[in-house]
Amino acid sequence: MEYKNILFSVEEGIATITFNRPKALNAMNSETMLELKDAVTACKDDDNVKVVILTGSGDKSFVAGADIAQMQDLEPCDALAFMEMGHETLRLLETLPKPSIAAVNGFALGGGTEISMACDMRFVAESAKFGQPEILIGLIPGWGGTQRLSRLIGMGRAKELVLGGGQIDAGRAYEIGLANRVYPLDQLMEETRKFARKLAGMPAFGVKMAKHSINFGYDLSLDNANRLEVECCAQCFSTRDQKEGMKAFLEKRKPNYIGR
Ligand code: CO8
Repeated sequence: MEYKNILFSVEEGIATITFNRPKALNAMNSETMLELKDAVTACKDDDNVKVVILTGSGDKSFVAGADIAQMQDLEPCDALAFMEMGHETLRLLETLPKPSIAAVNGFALGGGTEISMACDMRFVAESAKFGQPEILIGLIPGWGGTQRLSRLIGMGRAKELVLGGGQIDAGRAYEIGLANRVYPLDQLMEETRKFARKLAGMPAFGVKMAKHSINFGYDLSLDNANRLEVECCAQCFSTRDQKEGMKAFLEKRKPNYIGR
């Protein structure tokens, strides 16, 4: 697929997806969502991709939400289709068997916060702003904001943001667990890539199982979730990387992982 609204590159096992509609502060129209879905699928299918970074072009915005100009006159059935496509894409991203990091370089509003929450981690610029301002334009979040936000920061804080429509800065986002790390804007990509390289060097099957266990155990009873963890951990013993990791530890040397 030819991309018009995103940039996509793979380097050193790290795929970078950059939202690139600077005139609209990288707002997501349906074309951009389709491109995102295609890029995420490519990351899933490509064994060379170990980690995915999502960011926005320019120094002002990650994603300023769904494209309001495109949404304005939607019929309910078209709005439903747009929302379903968003959910499908973000679930694909969330359940990608590889880690993803949102490098939030500015506004992450509405759909922008929602996309960042479908990533495993959020590394954010000091200038970043998060929020679910949909209520201010007569909507509610439609790409998982009412669900993922309360899971991440708790119901009371989620309700404050979703019902009140306010924005929070990077410091507050860090305080409430929405942001993992905060950096000056000019260091954001470098620091994000540094951590991505670290993840890319981990035993890939272990990373996949750890993510699977956290993602799919979350909504289970503790007994069932613990059982899931046991099974995921047991599967790691089928890999060459587990043997190598333990052998290297005992031989006091660096492990040489092959991703199997
Ligand atoms: N959609 C379309 N265009 C946008 C958007 C957007 N979400 N955000 C900014 N733009 C455009 C502006 O219209 C403007 O265009 P132009 O230069 O042609 O007038 C340009 O980007 C620059 O924006 P501003 O001049 O407003 O820049 P400021 O620095 O003054 O303000 C803000 C920046 C605060 C980010 C401001 O632009 C803003 O409030 N944007 C809207 C934020 C918002 O409400 N986002 C939520 C949208 S709803 C949503 O995400 C729902 C998701 C899932 C539902 C799907 C349902 C079908």
